[in-house]
Amino acid sequence: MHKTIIVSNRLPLQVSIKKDELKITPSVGGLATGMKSVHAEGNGIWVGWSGIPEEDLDNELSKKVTEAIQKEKCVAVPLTHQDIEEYYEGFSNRALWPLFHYFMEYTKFEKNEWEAYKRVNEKFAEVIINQLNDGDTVWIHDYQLLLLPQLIKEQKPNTTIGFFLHIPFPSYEIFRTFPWRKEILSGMLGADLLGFHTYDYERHFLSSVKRILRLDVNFNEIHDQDRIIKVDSFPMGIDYDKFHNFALEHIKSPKEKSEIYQRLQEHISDDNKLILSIDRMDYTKGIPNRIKAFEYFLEKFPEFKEKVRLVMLAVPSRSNVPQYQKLKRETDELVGRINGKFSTVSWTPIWYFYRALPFSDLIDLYISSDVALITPIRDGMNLVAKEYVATRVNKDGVLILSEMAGASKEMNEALLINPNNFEDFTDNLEKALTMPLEEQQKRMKFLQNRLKRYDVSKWAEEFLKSLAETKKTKHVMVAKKLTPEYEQKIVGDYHKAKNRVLFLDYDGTLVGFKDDPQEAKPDDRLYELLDTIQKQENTTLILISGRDRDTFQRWFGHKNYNLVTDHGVWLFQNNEWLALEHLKTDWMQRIRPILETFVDRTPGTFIETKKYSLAWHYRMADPELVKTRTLELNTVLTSMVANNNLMVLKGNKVIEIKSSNVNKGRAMSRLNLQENYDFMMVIGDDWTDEYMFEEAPTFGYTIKVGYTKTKARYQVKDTKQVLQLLSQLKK
Ligand code: GDG
Repeated sequence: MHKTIIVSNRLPLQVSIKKDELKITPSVGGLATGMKSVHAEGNGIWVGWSGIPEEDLDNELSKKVTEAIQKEKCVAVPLTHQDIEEYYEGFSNRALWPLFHYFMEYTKFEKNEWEAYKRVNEKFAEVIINQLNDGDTVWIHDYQLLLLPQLIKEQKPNTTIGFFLHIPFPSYEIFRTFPWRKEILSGMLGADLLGFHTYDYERHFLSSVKRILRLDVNFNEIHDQDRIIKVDSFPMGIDYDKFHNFALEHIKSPKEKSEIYQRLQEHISDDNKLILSIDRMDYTKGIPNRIKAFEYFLEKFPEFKEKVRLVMLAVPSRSNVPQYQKLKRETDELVGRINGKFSTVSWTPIWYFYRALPFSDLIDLYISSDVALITPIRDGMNLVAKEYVATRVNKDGVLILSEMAGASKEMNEALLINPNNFEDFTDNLEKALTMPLEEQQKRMKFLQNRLKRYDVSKWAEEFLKSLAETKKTKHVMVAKKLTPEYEQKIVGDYHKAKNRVLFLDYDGTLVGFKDDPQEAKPDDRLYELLDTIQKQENTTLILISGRDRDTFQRWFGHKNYNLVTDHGVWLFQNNEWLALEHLKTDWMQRIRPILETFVDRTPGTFIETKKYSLAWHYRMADPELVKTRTLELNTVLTSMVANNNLMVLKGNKVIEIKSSNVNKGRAMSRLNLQENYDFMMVIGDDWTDEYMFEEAPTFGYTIKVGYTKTKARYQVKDTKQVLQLLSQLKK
């Protein structure tokens, strides 16, 4: 039976060793809960770091740890102190984390830390590959493991790989500053499905893929040679029932109520309200900003003095990283200053806790607070906001949420604010504190319904369902792939045939694309290959292209091949050019100025003037801009095309305007009619070649270069594979 391997930087358990005594405690975090059923299913396992550096374990202890975590269906990746320092605290938390959260000034690019990041990703790959069987599924989590999908895919191509990023994916303008941006993107593209919390992160990622790797993106699919990679957004939920039921119990049974709850109750009344904030102590969470905004609030609305308290829980995090130490100092100072400024004998405006609290105390904080103030500067999702909502069993309470948190996209009934706009911030805080109960409940009801429906198990289920579907796409593609067996059949039929014909497109089929089309000249090897085929008896070789007659005359005029140029306007046979079509060209002077305005406004594009057509090339232009421009151009051309009997062809990074009654398929059928062939092979790479595939008789072998949708019977990966196939015809 196939299994699912979950992979994250840390295993979902805590290992503690005291006097050689080993204790394993399973974690109860959001991810562990969401993955519970996936992990428990069949022989599923979880791969990650145990939390104990290798140097701290002797042989015997190491064995014990391995066995103990194995019982929890986990497998540890051995990491040293140096690994942790350079890969985790270093590259992950000093380069990726700040950059992905738009804190460029905190971002440090260190070569040795990048090397460590690669090394540790390889260590993860090694452990996973040892556990893998053919057909298994791997689900990788988060920014510490961006290179892992590719490392696995390269060695185990039959593995279905999913990747989920828990933090934002930044806009292209930020991501492009990364020294190893190509490696990071290629690493991620090893996955079959890439998941993000929001559509914005998804589109930022796709934009970087298009601009940096220059790959084709079709809606949410990336085409990378013989693979299609799917990208989608899956907003992570929480274990709603767990939070809700815990809260219900705390409210019902007084025995369960903790000291913190009882103390908090002493300070709550209609006139005394609690505002809660909970975050890891991280500069992305906007803690100093929130304190300053609270100060401004007390100044702007002095009637709330002695009536409201901000209960601020900041959980220690990454305290070895200097920016986090600085943040801690800044927060301490700010809290001290503001409490010093406003406190009275009976009132302290901010209650500040710098520690982690047990789960049960967390629930008490949630159920005791009238307002949750969740105001990160940038946050992938933010689960605290969702947890607060889940615990409000009476549907009262107000959530103030930063627009910069991924959660804001699905929590419209919260009071959404821009945390940098202090007027917006404080006015909404005032609104929350004075909101009528009825309105609170109306908003809370909507929020709860959504969170209950799309909880963390649903999130995991949806992701895995979508991942499983990628296997189907793979099957469709595999069905058309030209396998060695089919290849042998074609070669065999070719050698047996009495009268054979080959229709070969040129650009993208026999040669790869160049930025300047004039540079894609044939080389000696290609001449030699085509010469040999052409000289064989009973063989007609036809190069059929959208290229103009003059170019082909220069490149092939001295050869004996048959040439069809300008998409089927001209035929070169027995050393002379014949017109297959008689076309007008007067429309060119009307269309050309239009195309020129597009060239002016779209850097990196140019016009190629052919005898019977005009081509607008955009291979080197910004793909996002081109998307809008091509739509615009199509609209502009629509009326002109109809009036002038023209057609617009969308080729590979080129739009071509030409007479509507000309195409390669029409040319092919004319030539084909002249003889009785018993073998036919047609190879082409783009949309214009589809006319030939359509026109070919059923016995013909039609082959498409590239793995996009086609009417051809077979598909090959690239020009290299075409040349390989053709070289077998020589024998
Ligand atoms: C990353 C992304 C994304 C907090 N204090 C205590 C405690 N917690 C729990 C909360 C919550 C979790 O920690 C924090 O989750 P967040 O989502 O708010 O933030 P990150 O840790 O930054 O997580 C984030 C998330 O990944 C998931 O994809 O939402 O954007 O940055 O569950 O309840 N738990 C206990 N004691 C505490 O003192 N027991």
